[in-house]
This record gives sequence, C-alpha cells and structure tokens, in this order.
Amino acid sequence: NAEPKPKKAFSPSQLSRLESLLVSGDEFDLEKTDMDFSELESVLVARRKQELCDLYANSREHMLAKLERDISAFLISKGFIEIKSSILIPEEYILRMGIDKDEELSKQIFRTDDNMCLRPMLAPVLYNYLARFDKILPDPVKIFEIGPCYRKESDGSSHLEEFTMVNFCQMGDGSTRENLVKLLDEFLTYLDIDYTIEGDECMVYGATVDVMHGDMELSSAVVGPVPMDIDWGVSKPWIGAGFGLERLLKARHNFKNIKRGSRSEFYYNGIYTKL
Ligand code: ATP
Ligand code: 9VF
Ligand code: MG
Repeated sequence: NAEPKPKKAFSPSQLSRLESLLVSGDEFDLEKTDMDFSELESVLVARRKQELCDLYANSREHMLAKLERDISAFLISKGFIEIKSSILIPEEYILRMGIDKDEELSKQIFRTDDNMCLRPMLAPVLYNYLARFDKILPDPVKIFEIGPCYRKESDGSSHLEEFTMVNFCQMGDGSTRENLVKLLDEFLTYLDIDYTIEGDECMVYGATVDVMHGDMELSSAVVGPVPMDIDWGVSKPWIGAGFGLERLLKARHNFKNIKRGSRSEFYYNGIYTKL
C-alpha cells in the first residue's frame, strides 16, 4: 500500500534545463513527473543525442534550409520566378512603403550607416522587380523571394528579430481574391499545415487576408491594387502573400517557442545541442 511519492519541485535552473531538452513528442510532464532531475535529464540527453545521430546518418538537412528549398520548388512549379536581392536596403524604401517615422514598424527598423537598413520585409524590392519585369516578361508577372528579414521585437514565442520571409506575388491577369485563396490553399496543403483565413487590417496595405494557425498569424496576404502602388511605378492589379518560415516550422512541429526552428547556435532542427 505504497503512498504516492511527494512531487519534488525542480529549481528554476533545473526547470529551464529540462525545458530546453524536452521536445513536443516527449511524454514527460514537468509539473507532474515523480522522476528526479538527474534521472530525467539523462533520459532526455540520451534521446536528443540519438536523434542528432540519426539526423547525421540519414538526412543531414537543416529544417529551415529544407523548407526554403521546398517552398522554392513549389513556387517555381507554379510559374513564379525566384529572386535573391540584397538584405541591406535604402532606408527610404521604408518611408515609401507608407511607414512613417512615428509608426510602430518604423521603430522596429535596424538602421545602419549611409541611410541603409536591414530589410524588415521583401515587398519594396519586389515592387521594383514587378515594375521592371512588366516591361520585359509576358503578363501575368509572377515572382517570389525567400530570405532573412529583421525587426526589433519585444514579445516572445512567435517573434524573432531575425526571421525568414517568403513573399510571392502575381501582377496582371488572374490577380483575383479567388486565385489568391486557391494559391494559399495549394501552398499550405503542399506544406501539410492546417490553417484558417481571417480578414484583418494593417497600416501598410489596409485590408489583408490573414492566414492563421490557431492564434498564430502565418501570413498576411493582400489583393491589390493599393494606393501606394503609384509610388512604385505599378499600375496593374496584383495579389501577394508574405509568410514567416519559422512560424511555418513552429506550426508543423508544434514547437513551444519559435526559436527552435530559427537560425540558431543552440538548436539544431528543434533539438538542443548543449548535451
Ligand atoms: P505580427 O502582427 O504577428 O507581429 P506582422 O503582421 O507584423 O506580424 P507581417 O508584416 O504581416 O507581420 O509579415 C508577414 C509574415 O511574416 C507574418 O505573417 C509572419 O509569418 C512573419 N513575421 C513577421 N514578423 C515576424 C517576426 N518578428 N518573427 C517571425 N516571423 C515574423
Ligand atoms: C503582402 C507581408 C507590394 C505587389 C511587391 C507584394 C505583398 C505581403 C505582406 C509583408 C509586408 N503583400 N511583410 O505585396 O505580397 O510587406 O508587410 Si507587392
Ligand atoms: Mg501581418
């Protein structure tokens, strides 16, 4: 008739160590387990080492890089041409996107010297490509870019200061809300991620079509034209969407924190590497 062992509370540093080691597939509940710290730690360390060895033996692909390759392949197969532009952009592009000095997003910009900044979004250079390719390529013009973006952020588990965006857009024939929603569905079905669609408002574009995974925004998508198009030399209807790749990974792998799937010194494919 054994009494249940009283649960020993972990110290804050033990809890943080165990939380780093834990992945969503583990069965342990840190609130309820009666295992002691070193027993649990050694089980988790052994599992994580095994998983990293399996990765090394079998795939050797970084999940963020792999997701970028998969998204590129998907969009290229749908007729979008891949762009790689500079991460450093003129600060003036921020203003021209309608983001005034006193706006929240303006305060989030990492500025460098010479009136340049780290891009917080891909849209400005994509606008320039649309304007130039419209004189060269047949209609509709379909383009995309995937790459790092930077914003000063203060809150937690779904925001990174360095994240990866994909922005795809189509200008000209077929730029309807119906085609946008169809493309978003094909994209998320291809990635095998559940989603819902919500209407939202943002200061840059006005009305947006937001793609949600539970409470987390995966994407803001827009049906143009919008008034600022004229400042970018664009005068045809367009549709476009911007997704954060680390948020897609967080949704797909059920990560508690977005940093598990980000560029990181400490996590490799969601696995803590201080083992
Ligand atoms: P939020 O309101 O969640 O801060 P946002 O509406 O400011 O995001 P957008 O400008 O619409 O973000 O950017 C398009 C997409 O880029 C977002 O839907 C999200 O997936 C991703 N994203 C934006 N900011 C971040 C960030 N700091 N960290 C990770 N992903 C981000
Ligand atoms: C929607 C997310 C302005 C014609 C080059 C394409 C879009 C993407 C919104 C992004 C942003 N817009 N972070 O525009 O696809 O710009 O706020 Si275009
Ligand atoms: Mg948004």
